[in-house]
Amino acid sequence: MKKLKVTSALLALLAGSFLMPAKAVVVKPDTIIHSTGNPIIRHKFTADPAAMVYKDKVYLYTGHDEAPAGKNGYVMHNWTCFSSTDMVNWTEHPSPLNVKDFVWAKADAWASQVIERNGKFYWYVAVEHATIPGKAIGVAVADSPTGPFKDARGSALVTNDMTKAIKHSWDDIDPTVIIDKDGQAYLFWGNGICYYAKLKSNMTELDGPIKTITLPHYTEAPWVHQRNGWYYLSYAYEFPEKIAYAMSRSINGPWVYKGIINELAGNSNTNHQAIIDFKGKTYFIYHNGALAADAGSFHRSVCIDYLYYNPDGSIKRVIMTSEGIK
Ligand code: FUB
Repeated sequence: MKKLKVTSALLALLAGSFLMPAKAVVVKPDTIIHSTGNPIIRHKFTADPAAMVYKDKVYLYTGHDEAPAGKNGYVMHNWTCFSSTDMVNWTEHPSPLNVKDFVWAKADAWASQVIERNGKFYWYVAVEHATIPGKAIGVAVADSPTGPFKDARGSALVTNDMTKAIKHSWDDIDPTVIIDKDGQAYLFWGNGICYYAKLKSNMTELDGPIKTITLPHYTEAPWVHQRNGWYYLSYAYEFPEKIAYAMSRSINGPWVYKGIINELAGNSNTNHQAIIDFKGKTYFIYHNGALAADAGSFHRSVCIDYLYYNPDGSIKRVIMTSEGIK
């Protein structure tokens, strides 16, 4: 029998066949996907990961890159949801949220994050507003982490005319939410500048002024987490993006810049991280453009690697791997 010789040309051909994998491979909802390395999801493009731990499961929420081959820009209509009890075997749930679920929005299912409060799940998203020029932040709510989610307000939570610190129209993107130990919730977001504001306990209204945080080379994608009395504010640094972070003893700062934690992500000018603890380990979840040789910045894929701390609480640089986590 003739053996198939694996040449680099053959590998490139196989890789190319993944460029539009959503058409090539259909994975039915509730199929368990066994991830064999990075990227962890290979049947569709997934970007802008956010993750939430709830009742011994990790829920991974992502954007969904659907740009036709050759298009030099984002085409994103809905968000995806996967769950796992071990970070390796993932169940895909039917897409629980679409831009169309926000009647006041017109396009662009950009970065998002889900958080639980009192048994309800709040999904903060960035979209293009239909009537107020620019990006806006909306919030959807559900009784289950997998939805169905519905618009919690019927209007945007943040619109471009509410934020004046920077002139461009896409500064109101990349929401991330944290509930502090005293129960006060905070929304952080921003492109070009990092904004933050308190949220009311209903999670659907701002509670007070919008403030700004000055961070070196801040681009976008804030993510705030707590550990051992420290607050960590990680963010996309420069463009193309690395991920850097700052630390503080208080959620209100002052934030002390600590350095880079992740280098440029392969084949993508964005990087967009989420950081979670699960079953005793810390995970750094991000995206790159590595699913196909020509995937690139508009066909991104979620990856997971370990994140480690130094004894003083600072973060060691992440080692991005193709093997991923065990
Ligand atoms: O996915 C669209 C945008 O690209 C996100 O909002 C940014 O964080 C960047 O990843």
